[in-house]
Amino acid sequence: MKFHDCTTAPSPRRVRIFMAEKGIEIPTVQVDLRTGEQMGEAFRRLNPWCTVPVLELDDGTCISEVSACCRYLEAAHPEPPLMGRDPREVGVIAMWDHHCEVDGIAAVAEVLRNRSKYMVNRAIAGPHDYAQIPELADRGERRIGHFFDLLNDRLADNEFVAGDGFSVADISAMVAVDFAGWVKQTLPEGHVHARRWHAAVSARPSAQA
Ligand SMILES: N[C@@H](CCC(=O)N[C@@H](CS)C(=O)NCC(=O)O)C(=O)O
Repeated sequence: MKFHDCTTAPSPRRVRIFMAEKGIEIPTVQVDLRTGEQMGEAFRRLNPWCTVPVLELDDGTCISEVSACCRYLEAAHPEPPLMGRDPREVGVIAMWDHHCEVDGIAAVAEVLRNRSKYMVNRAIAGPHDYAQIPELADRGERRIGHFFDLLNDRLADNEFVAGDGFSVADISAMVAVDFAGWVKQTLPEGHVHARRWHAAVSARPSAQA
């Protein structure tokens, strides 16, 4: 098996943390996003959507998308469970993970991709070029603020994002908060619950992955 990674990018980091929590080690190949290696023929054969991460299985099957990679790894390595131990937990964790991805990570990407001078015509990751829309960067900034509020409210009564136990939703939320730093958005001082949680999850050894 091979893990197609890019150490500086937030999406593969989510899978690296997931693997570290499970104690899984997979040979890793770096994809150079700065030079556009993800758009080249060789990488497109692995992932026609031209994004990292990708898990390449021994039989040649390629799995892209963070959530799909994590689902595969959870099924192949059930311990410790990061996606729920019973139907209720599975549903609640999936719900929170979805919102951390869409309301958190995608909101940050909306700002970065529609504002950065390095992302002109790359407003959406993937094989097609899309022009930047500056209004989406402004909207994304507001969405990040709402995401921070959501996290703080949720973590006022819960130790972790999906409840009592650390889960994949904490990984997605932590990466979203760290990624927000790229566009100079940080958890406000007054968000004491989210800050308590962020310090705790950042102190786990897996956060270094
Ligand atoms: N929905 C995808 C998003 C992956 C993604 O956006 N990856 C970025 C790195 S964080 C990428 O490969 N970007 C390539 C590009 O911008 O051309 C997933 O969950 O894996």
